[in-house]
Amino acid sequence: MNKIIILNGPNLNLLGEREKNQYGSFTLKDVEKSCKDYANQNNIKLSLFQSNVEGELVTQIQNARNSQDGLIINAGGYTHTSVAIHDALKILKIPIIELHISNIYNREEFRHKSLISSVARGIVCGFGAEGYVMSLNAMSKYLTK
Ligand code: CA2
Repeated sequence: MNKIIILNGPNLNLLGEREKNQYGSFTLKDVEKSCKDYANQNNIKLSLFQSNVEGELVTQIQNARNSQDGLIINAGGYTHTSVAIHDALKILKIPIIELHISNIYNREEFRHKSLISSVARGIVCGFGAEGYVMSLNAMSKYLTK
């Protein structure tokens, strides 16, 4: 059974509350439910974590070192700013998928730079909420190949 963790960064706890045109009308609970359903059907041991605090995300990434087979991260705004998250991810030997609900490359220029892409195995970006299950599918296929 593959162990996969999905980390969500700042403000993603507010999904479905505003900016629905950008991020859709689904809530984080909805997203987590579809991920749990997918995990149950596909023999995946899934962990989910969301925080608005950079250091808490760093700690989860460090803990994944010895406890997870794969890590999926939507670092929210920290994607574009956090050297600490980049450094923590770089230490990991397990595969990392960078995930975004929106296509960060057709938005404001400050979103075009990601500090995560260079340490990620792959990127899922621009497919809305569906991107979460797409990432789980990609990770689980990658781990079992
Ligand atoms: O598209 C993504 O998934 C992002 O990682 C979302 C981040 C943004 O800073 C990245 O550039 C792209 C922001 C998440 C904000 O979430 C909200 C949720 C509800 C209402 C407003 C914002």
